[in-house]
Amino acid sequence: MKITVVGAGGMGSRFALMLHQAGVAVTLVDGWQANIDAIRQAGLQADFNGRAVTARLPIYAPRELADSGVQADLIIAFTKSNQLAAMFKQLTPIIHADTYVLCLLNGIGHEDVLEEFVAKDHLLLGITMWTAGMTGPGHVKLLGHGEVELQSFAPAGAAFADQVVALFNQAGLNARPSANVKASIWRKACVNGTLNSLCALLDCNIGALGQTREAEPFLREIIAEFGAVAQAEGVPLDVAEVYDHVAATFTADIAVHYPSMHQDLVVNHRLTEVDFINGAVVRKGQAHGIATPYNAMLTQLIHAKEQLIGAK
Ligand code: NAD
Ligand code: AOT
Repeated sequence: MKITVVGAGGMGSRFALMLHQAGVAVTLVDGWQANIDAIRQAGLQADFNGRAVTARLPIYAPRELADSGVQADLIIAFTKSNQLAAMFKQLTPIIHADTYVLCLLNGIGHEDVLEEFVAKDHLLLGITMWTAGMTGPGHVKLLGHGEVELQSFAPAGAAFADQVVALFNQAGLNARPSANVKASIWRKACVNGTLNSLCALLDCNIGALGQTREAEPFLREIIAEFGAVAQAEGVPLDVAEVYDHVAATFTADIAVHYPSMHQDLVVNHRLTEVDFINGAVVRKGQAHGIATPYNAMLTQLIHAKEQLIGAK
């Protein structure tokens, strides 16, 4: 299977590197020129659980795709949510009727964007509990363990989804089929709607957040709002189980992780994905007449901090 990873940031690099190490032909596409230049010059350089690893991978800017000869059986999307539509508009040279697209981005509603570019029976959706961070152009830090859950958006894609799960497992990505990917996505969005926004606002990692007395009531209120809106969307969430799932990160090896929203806003002064996480719950809550004051406040605070920092 030929794979193109679109978005060679932290997560795209992790998946590309682990698949490459398993012998899969992987190509990268990225929109950040400094990153492209660094990977072309010195390869993708990773601190992979404390070991320095370099992978020579082909990488293209979207504008170079038309003449690249790149062929992809599967495109794995790993841009940020706010980059997804603009990036996919530029992928027409490599998306054909038989190309599958897998979206593992955090956040809610990416299928609405991707349906414009790929047929439902060639769209795979999922979530991942792996983490990653960029330390500079062409450099990533990859620590700890994770997992992947995925499912084809329409039943006709199920056999291909099984192939992807098998390939990911050969690469050590710890994948399994999801029986209800919408529920998996909402459950993961609860992880990000609590940890990402709170750690970005409080400037702390997951473990430090978990040490505060406020962590539990914050998590319970935020997750209750996610649960009410998900229910109205036809996705039942067990909010007590989801709380335990999120709170388990406070004492796991992932506790040292600074969530990607912290990396974006605090470290790199970039705009965040909040409108696709807490902001999505607020918008969908409004449509259903459900009040979401915690998520509304978090979205507003993140946007205010983006402005104060001059995030771009
Ligand atoms: P990322 O920000 O590292 O990379 C996304 C894109 O932004 C890439 O194209 C990258 O080249 C570009 N980029 C990165 N830094 C830049 C900079 N300083 N200037 C200009 N462009 C830059 O994104 P990510 O953390 O890999 O996240 C991708 C998706 O995966 C998101 O939806 C995220 O929420 C999700 N996710 C992230 C993690 C994590 O631990 N990072 C874990 C699970 C899911
Ligand atoms: C995370 N982190 O999803 C992953 O940083 O965006 C992120 C992210 C798994 C468990 C806890 C946090």
